[in-house]
Amino acid sequence: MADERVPRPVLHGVRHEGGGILRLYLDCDTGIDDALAIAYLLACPRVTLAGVGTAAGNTSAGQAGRNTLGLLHLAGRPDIPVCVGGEETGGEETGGEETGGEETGGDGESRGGGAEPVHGSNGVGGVTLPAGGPADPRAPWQLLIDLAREHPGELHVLVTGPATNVARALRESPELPGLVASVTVMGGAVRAPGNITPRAEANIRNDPRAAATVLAAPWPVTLVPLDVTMRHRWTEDDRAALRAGGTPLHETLAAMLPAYFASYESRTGIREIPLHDPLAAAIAVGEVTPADAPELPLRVDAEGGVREDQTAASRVRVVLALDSPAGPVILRRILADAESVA
Ligand SMILES: [Ca+2]
Repeated sequence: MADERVPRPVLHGVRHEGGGILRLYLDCDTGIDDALAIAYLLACPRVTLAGVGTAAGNTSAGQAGRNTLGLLHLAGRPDIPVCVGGEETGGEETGGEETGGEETGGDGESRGGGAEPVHGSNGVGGVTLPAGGPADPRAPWQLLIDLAREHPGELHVLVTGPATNVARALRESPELPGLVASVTVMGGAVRAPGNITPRAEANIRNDPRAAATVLAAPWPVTLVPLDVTMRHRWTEDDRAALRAGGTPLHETLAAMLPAYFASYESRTGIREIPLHDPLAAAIAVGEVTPADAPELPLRVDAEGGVREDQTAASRVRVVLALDSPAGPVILRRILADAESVA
């Protein structure tokens, strides 16, 4: 990686000063909470969802693509390009790069460890979505590169699945960090327990090398780990409010959630669901404010654990706490879709 790096266009943290439009590329593995994140982003009046790429994680990349296209159809936004990634683990995609991470096993282990009980066999709680439009034929990493080149310094990247596609984009386009305004990654368990192993969270576990690459690249990264996402939740009352929202999208999202509630209740004994991906979205667009977000030297280990390591080459902003509950903010925003909330 060259020492002469393009200056970063913005520092950590997204501001809505001046009311400008925030242009965003989403890479996801849709997924129930990815679906909530998509609905949230579509409802943000100052956010332009410029494109979506899918990776294998909660479900296959292909199924995640179909889920995304169906959601966009329900939302009346078939204009947003959706590109479907490969089904590989991505273990070959970061070879030779300085990742700041350790060697991973590259054992080709299938993804979605533990995902099916959480997200259902089709990723969205068994709910049948409409077919939606065709996928964009480009690879997701090409879409990301194209958008970054079309809008240099203005594109924000949000990753709510394994970082496979974004790591590939970095390999294909080494100038990418200089073109992207910010990167927000939902993933990891820094000081809190993991959700796949005692230390590993699913997104990182599903492609540790890609995560290491993305966290170490010379762009401003904000990590939104389980440390904070497990603490911002919805109850059945929130689901009822969502269902009463009255649009086909609201009703469909609400129909996905019983499977999610059941999964978390079986593990935690509490009928509440954490808002992993929509919380990362709300942080990415600056609607909720981190109260504790230190810049930490992080290392991704071969098993997908993310740990603090003073010898790590790069530092990542890690959101550990917010200044207020995010659940009501996310719910109000999704429900306000038709109300033009400024
Ligand atoms: Ca996800």
